[in-house]
Amino acid sequence: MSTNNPRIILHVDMDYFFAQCEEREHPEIKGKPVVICVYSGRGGDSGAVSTSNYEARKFGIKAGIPISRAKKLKPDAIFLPVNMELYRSISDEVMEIVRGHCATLEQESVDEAFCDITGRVSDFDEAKSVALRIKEEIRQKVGLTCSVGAAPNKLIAKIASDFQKPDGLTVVKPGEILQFMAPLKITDLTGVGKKTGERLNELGVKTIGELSKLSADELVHEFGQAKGVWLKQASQGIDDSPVVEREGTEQIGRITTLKEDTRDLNLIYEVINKLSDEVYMKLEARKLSFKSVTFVAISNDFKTRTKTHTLGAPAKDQETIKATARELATAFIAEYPLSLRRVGVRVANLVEDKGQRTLGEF
Ligand code: DGT
Ligand code: CA
Ligand code: CA
Repeated sequence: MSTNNPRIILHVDMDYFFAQCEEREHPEIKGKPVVICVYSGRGGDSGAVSTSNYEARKFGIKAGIPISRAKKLKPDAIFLPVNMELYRSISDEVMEIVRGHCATLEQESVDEAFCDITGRVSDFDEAKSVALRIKEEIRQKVGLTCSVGAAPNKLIAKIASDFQKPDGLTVVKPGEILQFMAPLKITDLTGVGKKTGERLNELGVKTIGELSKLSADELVHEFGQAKGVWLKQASQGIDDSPVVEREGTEQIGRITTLKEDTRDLNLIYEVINKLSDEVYMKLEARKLSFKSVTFVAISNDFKTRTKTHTLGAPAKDQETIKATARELATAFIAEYPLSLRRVGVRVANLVEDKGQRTLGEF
């Protein structure tokens, strides 16, 4: 990678994601400590905290601690079970917005993505404007805050997005890398886990700056060839790993709020047709086929449920999306005696549309 032409990478990470999704679904809990719990299924409060909002974090409630301990720390906090379907559908909304601003998007998890905007912008000032536009669009259309890092590579972009949370934006230009990294803890380097961190602490190394002073030989001796070399490079902010789309993990979805709560299938079909058209346009633009269709239903009790149909072979036409989603909706209404508040249509298991290859590809 030439230093004259640095890459420009953004890393977008949603703030306290699961808890923030719940705040959006239940505005009345906003401002209170909110704790998202993974119940182990062994009854009572056995299980662990998945995440918590910043109000709950003030009381020491954070990811990984037992639910029982969280309840002792703040008995009157709002405790909610994980509702993965809700977070996935909100994640889809977010990822689509981010995708609209970048050439290549690599979704890393449900709440974060890298995007390569090299070529779309000419410098880091423009990159900052793009980051601000992404944040604003997510705020307006999805109603959530996120934190963004902009940097010449993925390693630093990810550290940068975490640097000023929540609702943060941190830009690290090529010339600022060493200064930015030096005071940070070694565990801020993605890839330095507990074990490596402890061993480095034993060697008297606490910050990334201190790590960068160790020689490659010392590090290889301590951690082996691959890890040693990686540590040496990472401590200097060097990372050439590309932003790559992960085929198969991606979904394209659209979701909307109905004019009024309803279980009238004719009204629901109408909305499905409209959403399916929008999904189809996205697929068409990117020349993708899909292998599954999902109907997303959020009922007036705020629960999100889905029904999915997997096709025998990839399809790419509008009518398959509509017809499948309508069938799923019909089955859903028959199964659940509920009125719906929001509905969505989603396609997944996306594959490149081989039928539309251009001559240049042969
Ligand atoms: P942040 O980014 O510090 O504002 O807070 P989160 O909650 O967005 O944290 P992040 O980005 O590490 O994780 C994204 C989501 O993944 C989070 O909302 C819940 C889930 N998650 C994170 N850590 C754990 C965990 O240890 N267990 C489980 N089950 N879920 C987790
Ligand atoms: Ca997050
Ligand atoms: Ca994350």
